[in-house]
Amino acid sequence: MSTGKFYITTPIYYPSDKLHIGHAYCTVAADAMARYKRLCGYDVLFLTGTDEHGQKIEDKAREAGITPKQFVDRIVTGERGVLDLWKLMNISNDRFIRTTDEYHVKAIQRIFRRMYDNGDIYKGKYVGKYCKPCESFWTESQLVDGKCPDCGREVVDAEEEAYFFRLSKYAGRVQDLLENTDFLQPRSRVNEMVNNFIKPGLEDLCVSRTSFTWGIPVDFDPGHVVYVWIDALSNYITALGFDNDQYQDYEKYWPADVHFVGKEIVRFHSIIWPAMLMSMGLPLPKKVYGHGWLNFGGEKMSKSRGNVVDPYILAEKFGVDALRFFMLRTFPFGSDGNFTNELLIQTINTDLANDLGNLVSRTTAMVGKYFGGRLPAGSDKWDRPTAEDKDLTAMASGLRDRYEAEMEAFQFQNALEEIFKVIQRANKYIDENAPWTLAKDMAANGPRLAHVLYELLEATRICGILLTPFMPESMEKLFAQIGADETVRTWSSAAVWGALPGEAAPVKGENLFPRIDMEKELAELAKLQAPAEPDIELEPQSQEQVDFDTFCKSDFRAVKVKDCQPVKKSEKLLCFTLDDGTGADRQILSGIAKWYKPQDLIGKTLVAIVNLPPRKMMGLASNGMLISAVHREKGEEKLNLLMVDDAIPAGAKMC
Ligand code: ME8
Repeated sequence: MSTGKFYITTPIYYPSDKLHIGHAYCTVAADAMARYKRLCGYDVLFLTGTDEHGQKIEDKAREAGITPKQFVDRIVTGERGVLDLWKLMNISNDRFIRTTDEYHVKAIQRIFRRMYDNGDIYKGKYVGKYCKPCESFWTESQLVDGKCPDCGREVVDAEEEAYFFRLSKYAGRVQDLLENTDFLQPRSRVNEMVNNFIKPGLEDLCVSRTSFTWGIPVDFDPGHVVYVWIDALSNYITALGFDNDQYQDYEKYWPADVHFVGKEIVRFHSIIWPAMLMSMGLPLPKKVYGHGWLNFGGEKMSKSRGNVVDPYILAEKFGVDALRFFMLRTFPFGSDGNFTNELLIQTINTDLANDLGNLVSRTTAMVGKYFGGRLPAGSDKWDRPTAEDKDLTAMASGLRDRYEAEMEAFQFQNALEEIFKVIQRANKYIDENAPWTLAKDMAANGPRLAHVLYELLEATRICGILLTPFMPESMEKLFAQIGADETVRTWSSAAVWGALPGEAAPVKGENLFPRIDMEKELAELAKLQAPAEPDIELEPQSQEQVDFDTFCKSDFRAVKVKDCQPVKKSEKLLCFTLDDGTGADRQILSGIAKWYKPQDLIGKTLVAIVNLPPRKMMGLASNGMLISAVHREKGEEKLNLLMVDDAIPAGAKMC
């Protein structure tokens, strides 16, 4: 059995109030990997956590009227927060780090000082665009139309004092690491890093800020907070106890065996992080694997695009294991994948309900029906194996090695494909041997029938072991159904054909993966996943000011509706005859037919502006405008005419 340590990490997540299955993708993959390594006998440390500092969090907390710590606490530990999501997805992390944890904060201050003391961090000037009212520095690319992205006002060129990390010093060593080792995978990501970031010239990195406070203070220069990526990347060692006393595992687990990260943050992990470690004289992680994105509707799933898929909805409907399985079975880990509900349901129906589910339920049902629930002793032996026996046996006994090769290369999709080839072979074996025909003459065919069923149970057992990292709970149930106890669920037994005792006693149980009614579920999902419309949407208030004298020129009056008629050939317009207190009728046209029936308005007291120049609409004159309140509710436009107390006489001035 392979032994040794295995340290695997996911990125630490920004606290987001809308966690989606894109977030879960990396963590589920890392979980499958961690479980696989534990199965192989490794001493695994699987780390995940949250990245809780930075200006964005400070801003969001301010908007919510709470402190940044209250804000992150709510999203990390609150209901349906980060911890809840990992629980839902059955993530088996051994440790969870929050960058606001006291031990991490202290360790970051020490790490910063180490790099300062060895001359790799120095004080300089940060030049950027500054918004005075917001007291914020922005980079050119953060500006919106050249203006402050927060308040839309002009920005000015400005400088602030800041610390810099000598990233440029490590450019050569990092390039060598990327080009000449297997450090960064998939290999296709290497060129992108070297050509886009290193060859154009690596500049020193600004690693402190003074324009906001929600971060880890530089202890020898208060007023500066440590750049959030220095703080975040270091989590991989502080969580082991580096530069702190919280944990004592640094010597044992570092260097990490692999960091799983999304492709957009490969840059930080394959350039900045190795350079930081080089600066501190620490060993480098063995690998960084940059996985692809889960897209939805062709674009990266993300809260800002509003195209997120809620893992709670899917897990509730189809089960967590089916969801975990789907993500890793359907998309190659290194490339992007487009999530669709159809694909999810199709994968569940084909692989899980049809292929695996049917294999288990047919086999266990037949052992019940033909042998009363227990195969006779000796059914594991058959001295005249048929070509089909040999084929199935060979495929299943060699499966573990083929699977292992794929898992070691993080090729989850291929590993699962190997398993499903065996499952499909086993289903074909049922048809080839037609147990129902053999059962017609039990006296003559009983032993052969028992052996056929044994072969099926044995192939299922091996597949079940190798599927455990992907679908831990369902495989527990599967083992119980095929009668495989703990001793024959091990990694070593996955390479041994015949480990299941001949007198196997399977128990037909609940359907492991019920078939899904595609049409019905798609319709329901479409409803559930429709982007939530904000309840009430209001027109933003005008930034443009109007001087008082101009405003006073607008003449608002109370008007009483004497008559109201629809306008011929217009769906929108109503024609009002109004008493405006002058003694002469005033006619106003208003585009409100969608919201009001004319007869309901007769006798009401409304408000009109009466000194607008006359207009013609549909050939009719309109002298003024009725005032309404408008807003959107759940995406729908709403309008309410401003109605005032009927005691107000027609013509009363509003001011
Ligand atoms: O980047 N498909 O945090 P994060 C696949 N705090 N992966 C996705 C995804 C999608 N649609 N959306 C997000 C950060 N991810 C930093 C990391 S590590 C020292 C600091 C992945 O919450 C994303 O690629 O924005 C990243 O790997 C992870 O979720 C966390 O993203």
